[in-house]
Formats: sequence, C-alpha cells, structure tokens
Amino acid sequence: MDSPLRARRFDELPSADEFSSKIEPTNVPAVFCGAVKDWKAISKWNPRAGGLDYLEERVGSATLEAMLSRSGGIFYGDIKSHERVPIPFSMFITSCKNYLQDNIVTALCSEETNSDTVGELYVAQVPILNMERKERCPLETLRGDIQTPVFLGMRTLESINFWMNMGHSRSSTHYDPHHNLLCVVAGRKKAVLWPPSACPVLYPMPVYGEASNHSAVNIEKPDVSLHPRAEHYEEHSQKIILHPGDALFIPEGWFHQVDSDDLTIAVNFWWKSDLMSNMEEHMDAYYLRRILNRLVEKEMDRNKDCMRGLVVILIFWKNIDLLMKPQKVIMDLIPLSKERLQKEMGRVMECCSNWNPSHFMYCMNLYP
Ligand SMILES: O=C(O)CCC(=O)C(=O)O
Repeated sequence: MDSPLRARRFDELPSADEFSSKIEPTNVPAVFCGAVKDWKAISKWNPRAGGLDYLEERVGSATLEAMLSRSGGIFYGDIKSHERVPIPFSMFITSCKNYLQDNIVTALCSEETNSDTVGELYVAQVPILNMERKERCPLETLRGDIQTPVFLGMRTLESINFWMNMGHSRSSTHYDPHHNLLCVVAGRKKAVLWPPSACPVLYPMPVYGEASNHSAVNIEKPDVSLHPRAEHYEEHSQKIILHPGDALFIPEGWFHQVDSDDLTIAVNFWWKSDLMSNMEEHMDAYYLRRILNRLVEKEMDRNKDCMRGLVVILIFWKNIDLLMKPQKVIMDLIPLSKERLQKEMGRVMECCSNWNPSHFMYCMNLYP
C-alpha cells in the first residue's frame, strides 16, 4: 500500500474546519481514536453489561429488516447469498441473550470465519436517521444516545445506521457511494481497506446488475484461474482494528471488508461528498472521457497492462455480447506493439463520442 494512501490515526480530534479542509478532501481513510467514547450509547448498549435489556426496553417492539445469510456469517452483496427478513428486534435480542448464556467465545476477527459458530442473522444498516425515507426509521428513538461528531460540522447527512451482529460476522468486500464514518459502540471490528485504484485486483461486479459495488473475488479463497490479478490483492490493502469509541472515516469508493467480533454494535454516518454533490449530470460524458484519458495515458507507460486494457475495450466494442463473459475476453488477450497500441487507442478515443457512457462504464468495470 502506497504511503500517501495509508490511513492516518488521530488521537486528538480535528475541528470541523480541519476535517473539511485537510482530511475529507484527501479521500484517504482516517482513524479517530476515542471519537465517540462519550456517547451515552457506549455505557448503555454494551450487550455484556446490561445493554440487551436496555435496547429491549427502548426499541424491542420495533420491527427491523435484518440480513439473513446463506453463507454462514459472511454477508455477500448478491441476493443469492442473503435476504432481508423482517424480525421483531425483541426476538433478535432474545437470541443474543441465549447466545451470551451459552457462553460461546469466538476468536476476534480470526482470518478464517468459522461457519460452525458464526451467527447468520445481522441487524445491518438499520436506519436511526434516513433522509430519503423519513418514515422508515425503526430505530429513531436511539438518536438521543448518540451525537454526530463535532468534526462532521454542519454536513447534511444521508443516513445514520445501526449495525449489530450476534456471532462473528463478515461484510464482504464492497464500496459505498457516500463518505462514511463507522463508529464502534461495543465489541471490535477489523476493517480491511483498499483504495479505488485497487479495482484491477478486486474485480468489481458489472455496473449493470445487482451488487455492482461488490468485489467478485472470494477474498477467503481467491480463485486465481478466474481472477488472476487477485493474487496481488493483499499488496494494496491495509487493516484497521476499531475498539469501542473509535471511528473510521471511509471515503466514498474505498473498498472495505469488515469483520465483527461477536456481539458487536456500531453506528455509521453517511453523507454525500462535495465532489459528487457538485457533479452536474450534463457533465458526465465529459468526466468519463477525461478520466478515461488519464487512465489510458497512465497505462501507456505501463506497456503490458495497457495492451490488456486496450484489447478488452476493443473486443467489447466489436461484440457487445461478450460483455457478459469477461473471463472469455480476458483469455483472448493478444500482444500489441507500443506503436500499434497508440494507434488503436487513438481509434478507440475517436469512437468515444459514439458511445453511450454506460458502454464505457461496463468496460471500466472490467478494466481497470
Ligand atoms: O460493519 C460492517 O459489517 C459493515 C460496515 C459497512 O459496510 C459500512 O459502514 O459501510
């Protein structure tokens, strides 16, 4: 991982001005130690210190949508692997109490998720605040137990969400289209982070379709015959451990995989970045061409990979059906000389104006 992309640790909290001018615009993660340690939630929600009774009393009657995983405690993005099921929160709390009584101790953030002991139900991303759908906010009552950290200033939040798992669980590698502050209230989380530039090794799913923000690589056991570049995924990653009271800034577009110790509770804040807020739709085609141009120029300097990218783009362009079969396309790579490459790239760029931007996005999804 390049050092400018390493997460910075802050033992003292920045002011709202410092966050807006020096931290947020860098689009590099940051850890704020003890940022939310004074929340009432820290003392009241802890499942191992009476928190389950407290939550039951405050919000036990709420019906929530929980995620039910079909792959043990690992929560992938696609609907084949999990579904959202409505459950009374009191039922989930009762399961947590039984779990505590059974005194099952799971290893913190172990590298291998043990499917015998993991919980399959995850109360994930349940709104405490939801600006888009104000009526769908089953945990609004909990708002009084938390405060928006001062350094987020007067930002307009999209949502504040509640996360609580019973057994050790893993949220699979994905990115979000919002800036995020992930705050741990109880338990511990291990976040593995990759910058957006790690796309080539993480193979995000096609932009059209379900779970487009998720990596197609099975990080537990990458299949390098299917995803050859995934062999290098660790080189681009960094690991962060979060304790109760800590907060992690995950900038938009950063891939993250999150492991939660059993009985972990967290709250996250999502807000739209200035960059996205200021992107006018009529500029999209220009941005796309501009970015493509920059990527191409960079890749020109890296002869080998550039050939691969170009050939993928050309093959896609010639035969739209192949868009659905990226592996086949990658198998069909052919070498080109640098001169030929430059010429062909010029042709591709000339064609850009005839392309629907979404064709580009498709290619960009597979390469880089
Ligand atoms: O804590 C987790 O399991 C996932 C959190 C997450 O993906 C997020 O905050 O965007």
